[in-house]
Amino acid sequence: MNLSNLNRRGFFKLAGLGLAGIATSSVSKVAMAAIPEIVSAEAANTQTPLHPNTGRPYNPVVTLNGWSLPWRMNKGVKEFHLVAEPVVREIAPGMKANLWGYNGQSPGPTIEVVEGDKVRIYVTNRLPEKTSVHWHGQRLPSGMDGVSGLSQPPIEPGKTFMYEFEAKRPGTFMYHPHADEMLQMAMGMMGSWITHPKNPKFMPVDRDFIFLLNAYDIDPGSFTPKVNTMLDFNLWTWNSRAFPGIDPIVVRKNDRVRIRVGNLTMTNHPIHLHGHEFEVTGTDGGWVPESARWPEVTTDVAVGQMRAVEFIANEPGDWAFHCHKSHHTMNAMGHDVPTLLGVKQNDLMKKIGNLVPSYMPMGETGMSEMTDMAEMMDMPLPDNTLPMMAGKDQFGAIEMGGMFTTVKVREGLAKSDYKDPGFYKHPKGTVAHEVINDLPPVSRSRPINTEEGVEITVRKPSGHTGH
Ligand SMILES: [Cu+2]
Repeated sequence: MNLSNLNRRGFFKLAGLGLAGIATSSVSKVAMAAIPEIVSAEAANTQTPLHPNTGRPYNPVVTLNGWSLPWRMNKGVKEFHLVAEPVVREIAPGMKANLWGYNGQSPGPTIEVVEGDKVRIYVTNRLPEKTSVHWHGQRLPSGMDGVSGLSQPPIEPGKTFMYEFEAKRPGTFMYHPHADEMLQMAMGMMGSWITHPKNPKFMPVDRDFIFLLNAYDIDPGSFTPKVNTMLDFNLWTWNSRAFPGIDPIVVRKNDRVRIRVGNLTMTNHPIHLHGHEFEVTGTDGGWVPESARWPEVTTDVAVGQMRAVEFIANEPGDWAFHCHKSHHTMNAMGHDVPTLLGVKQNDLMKKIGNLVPSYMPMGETGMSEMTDMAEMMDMPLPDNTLPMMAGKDQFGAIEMGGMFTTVKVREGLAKSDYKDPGFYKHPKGTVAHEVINDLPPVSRSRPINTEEGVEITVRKPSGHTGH
């Protein structure tokens, strides 16, 4: 988690002076004076938390591979400026995508406010088509809900709209367009919103992370998502990043950690943490009372839902944290590969390779073979394409892609240190290892009830009621 080109606080101050990442909008200078500056982010890496220096106090969140939007106070109103625009987002090193987003990135910046804040959000449309912003989950006047045609006229290209409401309910929210919604969300238009509790001591945690689940359909070698895909997406991402492009979640040993996840894909994602149990402490509707929580290691996040999970990070190590649908931890290259398990390919591959230079079959012993082979033969991937499975750690290939990262639990980190601490140093004798020994003989257990003459009645299913 490196600080990108600009330090967050420096960025904030500079933004106020109109120096950093500011683009000029098409409105006149006079109108500009009334509208807050546009702050834009260039990099796709995790920024350190944005501590409030105006307004009421709160404990800021860390947006995974993202950032929080600076604001200005204007006569007691917290003012933000979102710009809907085409952006280039790095999905992981080696692949960039032409997406639509807000303020230079997709997802857009996280908006953080405090329960009871009066909030004003200017939204400028720099897309080639109309848009709107829906503030998913919020209590607000019906006319501020952002459903184009229903609650407001659409924001035409080049126009700026103003949304204004009180952040009434604390919790985790999202924002996304409600105009040409399928296309605009398939292009990456979304962002996170946190309304912090009025009392900063309410449900305190040491580290608080947030990200959105999103998905794209981008053919290997191309840059732009196919926007009419309904279910068959091939890039499964967290905040528009795919492993190994997703930053690790770095925490101190014994920290109470909260991770907030929102789902704006078109399918559910069972989110799974290794080495610890967590509780779901928050949903779309607010905080879950303690008496209603139970321990889990996987929680399913359905479409349009938000979940906050919390755990005590008391097991040092590098722990996998991922979606448990195995094709969601795999990148685009793997999706159209025929199954060749057990098929002797010999020199077939070479022959096909002569005809189709980018041909890459699945190996006869499994998919790993493919990764090894590609590496050995120095086989080039099409440009701008992520390998199906990637990531290397101290013991070799991790063979993951998509919705996967690690929670790195370490002793002795500084309070504000979110940097990747590198490989975990396992204590002696705590790593699984090969044993060299003669294998014992096989003894098969005998099934009970094997006497002859026992008749078994099998009732076969009929009809489709079992579906
Ligand atoms: Cu998933």
